[in-house]
Amino acid sequence: MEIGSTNWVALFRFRFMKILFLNGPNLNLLGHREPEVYGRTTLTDIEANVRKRAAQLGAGIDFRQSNLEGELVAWIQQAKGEFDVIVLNAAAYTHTSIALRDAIAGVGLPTIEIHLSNVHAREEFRHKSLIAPVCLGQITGFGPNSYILALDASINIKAK
Ligand code: CA2
Repeated sequence: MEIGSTNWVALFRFRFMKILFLNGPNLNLLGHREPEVYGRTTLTDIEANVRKRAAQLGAGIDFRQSNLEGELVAWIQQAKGEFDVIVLNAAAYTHTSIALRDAIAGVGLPTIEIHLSNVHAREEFRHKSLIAPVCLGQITGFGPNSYILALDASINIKAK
């Protein structure tokens, strides 16, 4: 129904894009341990920056961290119907977890793999990502800005 130039049906259907940020094991230590590798920014700082940028973009976000593989799997499964995109820093599980890979493939939501460090410039065991083949793309090596880049990329994903 169009009255004047307003498409009321489109307006009624419109809702903010919702993005789920998931963080894997040990990322709760960010800023508190090994600052020479991961810097001094905490995960709480990163979340605050992501929330600020999301507000500017008019997106809704949820930001979570778990040290448990099963909890991450459960959150990915539950994201269907509630979120449009998943941004995942799976931390060490990136290199080991078939369970996370299967969960991403199963949920069918566009998922962006992110890392603070450039995993390809580090130890060889970090070069292999088990989740990369089921993700839309990978953002790696930009420090805390990897999260903002992933948010910007998420906004531009066209709904299928
Ligand atoms: O660069 C990234 O974001 C990583 O996902 C970080 C993971 C690592 O296993 C991946 O290969 C790359 C490690 C997260 C652990 O974070 C810590 C932070 C402070 C102190 C100790 C660990």
